[in-house]
Amino acid sequence: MTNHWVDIKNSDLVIVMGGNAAEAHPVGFRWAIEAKKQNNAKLIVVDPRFNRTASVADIYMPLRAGTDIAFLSGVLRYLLNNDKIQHEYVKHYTNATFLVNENFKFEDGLFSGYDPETRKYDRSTWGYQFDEEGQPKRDMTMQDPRCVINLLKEHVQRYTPEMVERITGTPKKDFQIFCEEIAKTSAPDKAATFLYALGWTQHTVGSQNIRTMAIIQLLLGNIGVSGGGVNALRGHSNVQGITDLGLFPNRLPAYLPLPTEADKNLEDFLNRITPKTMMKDQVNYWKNTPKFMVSMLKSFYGDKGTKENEFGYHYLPKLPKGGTDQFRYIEDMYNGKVNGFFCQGMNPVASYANSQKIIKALSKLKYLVIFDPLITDTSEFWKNYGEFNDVKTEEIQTEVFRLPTTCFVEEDGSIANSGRWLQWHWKGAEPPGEAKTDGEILSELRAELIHLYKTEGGKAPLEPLEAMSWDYANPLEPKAEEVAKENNGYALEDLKDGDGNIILKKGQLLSSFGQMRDDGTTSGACWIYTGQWTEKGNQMANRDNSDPSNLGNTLGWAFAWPLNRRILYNRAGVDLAGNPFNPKRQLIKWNGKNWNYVDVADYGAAPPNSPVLPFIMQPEGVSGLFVRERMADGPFPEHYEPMETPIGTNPLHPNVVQSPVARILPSDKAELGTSVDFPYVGTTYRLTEHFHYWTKNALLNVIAQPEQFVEIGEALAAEKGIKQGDVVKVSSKRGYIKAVAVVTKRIRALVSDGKPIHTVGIPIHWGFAATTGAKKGFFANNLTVRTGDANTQTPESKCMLVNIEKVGA
Ligand SMILES: Nc1nc2c(c(=O)[nH]1)N[C@H]1C(S)=C(S)[C@@H](COP(=O)(O)OP(=O)(O)OC[C@H]3O[C@@H](n4cnc5c(=O)[nH]c(N)nc54)[C@H](O)[C@@H]3O)O[C@H]1N2
Ligand SMILES: Nc1nc2c(c(=O)[nH]1)N[C@H]1C(S)=C(S)[C@@H](COP(=O)(O)OP(=O)(O)OC[C@H]3O[C@@H](n4cnc5c(=O)[nH]c(N)nc54)[C@H](O)[C@@H]3O)O[C@H]1N2
Ligand SMILES: [Mo]
Repeated sequence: MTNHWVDIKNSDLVIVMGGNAAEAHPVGFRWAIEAKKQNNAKLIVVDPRFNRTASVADIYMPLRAGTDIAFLSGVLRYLLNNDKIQHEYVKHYTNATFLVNENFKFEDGLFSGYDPETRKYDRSTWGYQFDEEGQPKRDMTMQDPRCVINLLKEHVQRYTPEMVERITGTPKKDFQIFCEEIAKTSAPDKAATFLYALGWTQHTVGSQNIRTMAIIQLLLGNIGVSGGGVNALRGHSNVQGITDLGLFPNRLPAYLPLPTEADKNLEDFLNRITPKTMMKDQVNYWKNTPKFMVSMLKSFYGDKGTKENEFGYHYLPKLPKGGTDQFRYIEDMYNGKVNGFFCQGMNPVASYANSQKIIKALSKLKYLVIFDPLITDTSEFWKNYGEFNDVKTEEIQTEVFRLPTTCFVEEDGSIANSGRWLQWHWKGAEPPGEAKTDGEILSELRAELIHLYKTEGGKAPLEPLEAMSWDYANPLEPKAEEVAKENNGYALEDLKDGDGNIILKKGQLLSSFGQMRDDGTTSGACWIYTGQWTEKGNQMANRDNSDPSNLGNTLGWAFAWPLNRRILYNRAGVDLAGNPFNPKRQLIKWNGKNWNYVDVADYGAAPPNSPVLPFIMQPEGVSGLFVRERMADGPFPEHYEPMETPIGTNPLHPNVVQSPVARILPSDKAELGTSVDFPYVGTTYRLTEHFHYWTKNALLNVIAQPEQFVEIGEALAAEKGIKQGDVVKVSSKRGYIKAVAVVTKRIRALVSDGKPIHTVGIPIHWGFAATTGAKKGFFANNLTVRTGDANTQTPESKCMLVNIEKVGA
């Protein structure tokens, strides 16, 4: 979230689109209700289903799954054509005025630079024009046809209300209401917020769904202000922490990239990844990348990381050519190229797309190690559960080890919520039986691996494993506070300021990432977390909820990264001279020294009217309506159909139907179905009463939602002769599930490209492994396609083609 949970109450218009907050975030959703109560805000829901959020909304409208870009691009067209934008914000705080490279173009569904062989773009034309001094050219009058804003306007002209309805199935009159409501927030003192989650991310165009919304928010001046923002409601309680700490195959902590095999040394790597400031006078925060990276290496390798060995840079694993992701490693496993798999805190046979392929892949392993407090469908994948898991156990040679772990309530530690607040928690109970923390298990594994390599030798080099600093009081049992301090970072030498005064003594904890150095004198594993545990103590344990501004910006409660800032880009909430766009919800104010006020300002000491622009994380200093070369699939968003499309065409450009760069491997492509055999759209989602696949093990949840079901509309039920309570089989090209049919008014057929399109709603929570005697069920992922977003590789779990038939009553 650019903003945070409590701030939602400050919104004038809450839009839930691409998520179902009332169901999946029932506690945080109270702030949307507070916005209605305290602020007279309207709540709009746009979703293929009339879901539990819709049931408390002021306005609901349906749309066909996978068509949000068409809808939102139509909104962009409305705002631009009717001049419903926040002029001052757009002119000064976005790249609307920048002139785009003359060779950039968009034609027939493709941006310039497409290579059909590699299915990738050469993005070199996706940039600006530059003057003789190397500065990007701007036209502050925005008359030049190559201005970003004019190209954007031209790009979205195709998305007329008629085209929006044709693609999305949303009735034109509903769409018009949406446009009018959101346009009201172009007033400088009004803000809309968008709350979204998987309904937007789980698509081949997931990142661009979010980009389209971000462009809307920028045109309306809704970013950096209280009650506005781009607000991803995160999933697992600490998944924000997972991404912050870099648990991706291609990332290091704090969103630094992992080096590739081509990055031969630290210097070249840092040169490649450190963004150059593009405009003079700008503050570009990412220029500090070398300080963040070297401090991280010092934290990883301690004394073993020296200037001579580039601080241990060569110990880091390098990303192989072509990268890696779950599609790649499952494919390798499936092809018998992988010996072992450590599966820590996940249940991939249930959660990854195309479950039957995952089960076959796991069957090829020599060993599988499960770290989990529970039995899971993955730990049981080799057992025959009749139709639910019809495997031949005797043919599966994979040896499965189960290592029981604790779960968070049995540990001290921090959890990062969607609003980037790091909140410390304390152990509530002792773990049962032989359970150990993940940290203990990993530490023991590390020690044992080193021992075995030393005594018996092995293939992988021992040096990187041994070089890792592991200086915990008990190296077999790192404590949460030790790890938290390690992430925060500390001085390795006395640190002096420019005048030679000591600002931090050797061994003291850093209080700001501004203190980090690139010469090996500071350590810190995750720069955005610096400040969480300082010489003043554990900031994550702060529990002062006083709120003098009544905006919910409780700076004394927990620690928000970065630097306890609650609302990102808050400098954009005041004009160049420092006057707030919304005086009632002013977040920052120049006090002669800095801008700190209700929030911690995200902005250096530059006074009002200085040439420094507010988006300090961007080399331009302004936000991007046009994103230059950073997205894999285009600098502007464009509607592409899901990989499995129910209409079989793209009304905008029939020659380029799906995203031309979507991630899909050839073997998975061979398993795509068409609307001839599978005419309906299947979409998967959550229920409040269950949490993924764990709550099969919790009796009360099992009682609350005992049996697997799917939801269909009345028209489809009539067409297929299905009645409420019948058992139906839902199948896709990849597999099938059987479940009880719920016939409902909450899902209706939408007319798209002239055809009625029916949706089959599929809750995800069933499987076969449970200790409660819960009714067994089928994996929703028996049905899904292994294809993903070109930027994030997130699978397209929210739309696939299915068929449905009655198999019993
Ligand atoms: N009770 C409970 N809460 C949970 C979880 C749980 O398992 N149980 N899981 C947690 C996790 S890990 C996550 S990531 C979050 C997920 O949170 P959400 O994303 O809110 O949850 P979902 O139910 O997966 O999907 C949300 C909605 O997206 C809609 N949708 C599907 N396709 C589209 C589309 O193309 N466009 C639009 N506009 N909407 C679409 C669906 O109809 C559904 O209503 O929930 C978290 N909270
Ligand atoms: N079709 C479809 N597929 C989906 C989705 C969808 O909407 N539709 N949603 C996707 C999303 S957003 C997500 S997040 C994934 C979820 O996918 P997974 O993360 O694979 O599923 P979970 O059941 O949440 O598995 C988490 C496991 O961690 C264990 N666990 C809990 N605490 C600890 C701990 O402290 N240590 C360890 N080692 N283990 C612990 C739990 O017991 C549980 O078994 O599913 C994805 N798959
Ligand atoms: Mo998630």
